Amino acid sequence: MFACRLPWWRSSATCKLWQSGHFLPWDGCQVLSIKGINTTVGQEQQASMKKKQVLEDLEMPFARREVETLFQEQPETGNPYLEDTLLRGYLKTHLPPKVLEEVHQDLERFGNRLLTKIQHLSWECELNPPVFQQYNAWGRRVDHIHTCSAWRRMKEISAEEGLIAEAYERRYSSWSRLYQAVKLYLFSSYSGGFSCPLAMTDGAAKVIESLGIPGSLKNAFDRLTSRNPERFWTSGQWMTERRGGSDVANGTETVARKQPDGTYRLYGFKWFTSAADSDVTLTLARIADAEGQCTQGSRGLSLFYLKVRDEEGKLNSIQVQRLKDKLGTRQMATAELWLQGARAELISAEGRGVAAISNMLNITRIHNVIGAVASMRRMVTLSRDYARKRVAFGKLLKDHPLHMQTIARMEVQVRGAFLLLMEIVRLLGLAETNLASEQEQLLLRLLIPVAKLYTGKQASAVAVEAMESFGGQGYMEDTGLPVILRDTLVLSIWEGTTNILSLDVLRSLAKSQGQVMAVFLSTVQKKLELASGTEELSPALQCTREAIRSLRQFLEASGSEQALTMELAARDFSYSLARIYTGRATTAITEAWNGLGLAQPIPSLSPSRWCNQELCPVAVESGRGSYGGRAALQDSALVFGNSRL
Ligand code: UCC
Repeated sequence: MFACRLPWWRSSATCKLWQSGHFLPWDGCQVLSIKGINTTVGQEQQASMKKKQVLEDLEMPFARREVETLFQEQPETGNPYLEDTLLRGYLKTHLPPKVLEEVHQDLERFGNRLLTKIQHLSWECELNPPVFQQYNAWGRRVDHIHTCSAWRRMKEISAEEGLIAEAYERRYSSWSRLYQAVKLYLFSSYSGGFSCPLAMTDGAAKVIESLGIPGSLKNAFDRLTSRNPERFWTSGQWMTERRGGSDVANGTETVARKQPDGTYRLYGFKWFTSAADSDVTLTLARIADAEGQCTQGSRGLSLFYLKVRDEEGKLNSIQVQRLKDKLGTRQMATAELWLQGARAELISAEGRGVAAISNMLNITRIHNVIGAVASMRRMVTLSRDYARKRVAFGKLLKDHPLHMQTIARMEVQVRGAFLLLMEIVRLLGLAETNLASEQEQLLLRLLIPVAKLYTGKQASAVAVEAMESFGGQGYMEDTGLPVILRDTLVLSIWEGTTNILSLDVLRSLAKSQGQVMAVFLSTVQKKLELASGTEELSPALQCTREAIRSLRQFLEASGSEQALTMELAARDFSYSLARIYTGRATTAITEAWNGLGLAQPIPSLSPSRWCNQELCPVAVESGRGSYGGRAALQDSALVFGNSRL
């Protein structure tokens, strides 16, 4: 049961009643009905006083009886896999039949497990955030991060369900990655924050695999990808230091000193370490030369692997300074850590730390997209269910056209984001099984930051909008809705903020000398040419064609411009790529579905709805003169006043 450090509505008695899946604010005592009003049984005298009070209340003009019998219906979700028609439609149109058959069975079972077992654990994680104990009763420093049993159970479940293993076993060849992503997507909003360590664990496994699984890391790789709960390890990703969260190259001060046995000892301070209870971690540091000097900047950074604790559970020369007091993701311990000679293994070439850890970043960024889509899906599903139950102004919310328009707009956002996610994990699966062409690999490189930055923003907007659709109830802690909102808001911050990811989009263009853009344009163009003559899709196809034309014009015009123009355009440019590619994906799924001659479970309106928004904002803003030196000066003046001009 829940440990109690809780407000009154989360007292242990009320918590017990949560177990049924419904939150009941009265405690579990025997109840007696007095004229239709429930009161607790106590001593005779108390009962008669209560009865007197009740009778007095009934005299009141606004009878309490009325209030106490008027309950609001609780929004609920069913099996998240079975209810998700777009997910099921996607799998049906893309997976080979044999794979689909097996995957379908597992996902249906998993959906039931989420609903009946895992959902309760998730709430327990929220109610029992980690607690940091710095000293024991006898004054000895212990630096112990206590996590709740539900959190530890999530770790076991993650192994049992193969939430990391599935991607590395490759039972279904290139489809394994997509299948893993679908399970993570279903798990995410029921995971009580455990999605975070899973993201980093996946990222660490990816880095180790990309290094060819060296002998020294074989045990770590096996454990990170294990299905055995007793062997399964999770990993951290300690990148952020006080001087730089985004600017890792200049912000990293941690120094690595080589030891006679070839290992290193790390000295430094890590400012944000998510899931600090993890078993192992990857981290960056600067190797000191014989004189103790380090190379500054990106070229001075190398990547290290380390175990957080030894076999006896003693910290690896690490001190926990404190846990972070965060707006959300409170289920998960984020700590400040002092590395005081932590023993570590160098796993990248010297000075290639950022390039090596980017394999991890690209995986965790995909997990971020998964989290964003999952959060939107959960909020909109709950909002939809509430609309079926809640009466206002004499009719159900679902019968109010304006309310339905609001939900429909959110639904379009979720569908678009989901399809973009599927496209990325499909490409990743191809890349990991050596089935991706060079073009597909370039496209993947481009789409990861595009999708991360775009869906992170979408998810925040949708979570706020969906919360409003519950009225004041959405703002109440015990509905669980604020938890989803809080945990969603971080998605545009960690793993690279929107602007940093926009600059990463430019990095991918520069590094490939424009090839990623050429592939992007030709991929969308080709698909548009191949598009069937389906009548209902023609408005969407037309909009996408126009957007592509505008994007080409923008690129041609900006080709000769300075770097400042592209930097100022980076965010709008990335949004344009996200919207155009998603527009293409919405038409493609509809076509695929029609191609199978199946009835329409995916309402055909979504492509045209998606394409109703401005698909190429970078062209619009460029036409308005929003980029370039003059625009930058104007922005500055707007923010700081004319004194800066
Ligand atoms: O927040 C964190 C953990 C939170 C928990 C995660 C859970 C998420 C999922 C939850 C699900 C619900 S950990 C901290 C996260 N921090 C960041 O993301 C850092 C943000 N900053 C950046 O991304 C910057 O752009 C940097 C650090 C990458 C910039 O570094 P540099 O050194 O200034 O960049 P360079 O010099 O341009 O790049 C160095 C090399 C280049 O390769 P070479 O040398 O061969 O040309 C780049 O091409 O690294 C390569 N590179 C990449 N390669 C850089 N970024 C990438 C990339 N994304 N992909 C491929």
